[in-house]
Amino acid sequence: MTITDDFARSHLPAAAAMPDLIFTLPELQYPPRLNCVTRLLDHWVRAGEGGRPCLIGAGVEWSYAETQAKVNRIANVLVQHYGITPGQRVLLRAPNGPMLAACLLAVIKAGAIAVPTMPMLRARELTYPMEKARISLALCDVHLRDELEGTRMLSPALGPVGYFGDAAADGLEALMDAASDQFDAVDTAAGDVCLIGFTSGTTGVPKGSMHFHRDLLAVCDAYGAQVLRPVAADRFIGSPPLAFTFGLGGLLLFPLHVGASAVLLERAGPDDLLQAIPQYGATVCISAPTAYRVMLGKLAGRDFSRLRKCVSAGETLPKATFDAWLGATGIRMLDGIGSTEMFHIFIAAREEDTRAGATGKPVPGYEAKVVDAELNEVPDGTPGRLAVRGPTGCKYLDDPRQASYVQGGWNLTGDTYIRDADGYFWFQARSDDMIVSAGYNIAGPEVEAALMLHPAVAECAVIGWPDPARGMLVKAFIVLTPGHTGDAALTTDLQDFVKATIAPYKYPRAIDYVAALPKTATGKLQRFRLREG
Ligand code: 3UK
Repeated sequence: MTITDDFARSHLPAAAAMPDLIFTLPELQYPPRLNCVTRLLDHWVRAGEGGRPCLIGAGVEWSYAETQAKVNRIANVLVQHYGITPGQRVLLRAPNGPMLAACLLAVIKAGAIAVPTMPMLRARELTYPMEKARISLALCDVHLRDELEGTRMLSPALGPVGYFGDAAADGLEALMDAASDQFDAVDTAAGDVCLIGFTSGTTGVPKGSMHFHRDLLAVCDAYGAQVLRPVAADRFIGSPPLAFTFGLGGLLLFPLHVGASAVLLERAGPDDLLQAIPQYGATVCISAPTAYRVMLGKLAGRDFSRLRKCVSAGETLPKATFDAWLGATGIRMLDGIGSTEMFHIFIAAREEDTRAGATGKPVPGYEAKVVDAELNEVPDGTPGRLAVRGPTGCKYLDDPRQASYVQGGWNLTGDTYIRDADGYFWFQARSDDMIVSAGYNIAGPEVEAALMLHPAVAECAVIGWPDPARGMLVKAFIVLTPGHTGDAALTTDLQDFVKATIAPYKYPRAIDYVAALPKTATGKLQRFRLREG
């Protein structure tokens, strides 16, 4: 069986625009043909480990054998009921949970391409990935039905949707019951696309990052095996959505790669984690600095004794948080920088090598350097642009922005870093206008576009404002249309309006009313002047 739908392959970047891919470790030498689900799931059942716990959710615990049976049933439904062919894209929409994980694995096992989406995205935000990835089939939690059905008017190509999470006669579970629990993984190439992850770009237009079967194993063999080093007895837990490659790697691929188990929580805010870590006896926690900071203040009386590893990524981990967590739990947190384009973490440090406040050193299998505008390496101690390469790399779906992320074969993440004389990398700032708030990337222009739809808003600018709890918070500067007053009632009204227009977490937590916005002579907004306060 080969890929019959050529869309993803034919929309890969041209050879000259591809990043260098290097496979320096013995573990990274993959055979030319592989389906990553064979290694992550079938492998354990074949090895006689099918009875081990695999996916855990509220009131649910599936062994590896049970997970495999669910995945096989879903794969059969996809092929026989929905008629999907290898290479076709399938949109996935659900909060974290065993069913979402099973759907994702089933899509990939069937040789198709998973396009997971953040559950909080609204109908209008779903349209772009749907059109860009040419989605015709979706699997979706029935509780998110309204927003998905709301996209049909804008994206008429959307065909059937398999809804799960209720007992409907035409629901996914009913179709699964009628399907076989046997399914042989489709024989894909190591370099076939199996996943597309969408991010919000700095311009507000999302970018689709394509990843190969091989990439999903490479992050396990690189960061997983070299830095995190989990064991089969581990029980993973954490906050990032599986639709974010941070969550997909940390909460699904890493545990399955070593035969461990994953606790997938629908709600995984700091307060949920505080309760769930002791409840499930979690040993590895995957989250963002903000969440660890919130948890720090509430650890008293909690039994975190089984917890042994804490991964922090998404934004920089301040030294103060590292030190306080070490004091409170005895655990040296693992900071690591990753990106949707690189799939997962490429600079980090093992516990014994951590340096509070530094991100770490290149993960074995990756190379990193700090360069100037001309891509020349700058001396240690000098800030510059972070450039990385390794077994994974940026492969945008049909996007001219490939040329800004990949230059001279290196991936330029858009971050400013300093390397010290010992080879440690220290994060300075994002080089662009992206607002990173509580671990989420929020594009200011997208929030501006939403605000501009409100009749009271004449003009606006949205920037990141330093905030001790969230890293950055979304702050809007607004020029009102005549007849409106910038009072508390209007602020609440505007905030609610944004929440109803785009994903609620992007709403401006602070709003200032101003008479005019700073602009250049050519009329361009000067965001840096607003940031200066
Ligand atoms: C920033 C960090 C300082 C940095 C991600 C781990 O965050 C992830 O992916 P995104 O595409 O954002 C990437 C950008 O976020 N960043 C991430 N981690 C750190 N800055 N210290 C850190 N430890 O600007 C980077 O370019 O949303 C993280 C694994 C997978 C991921 N996708």
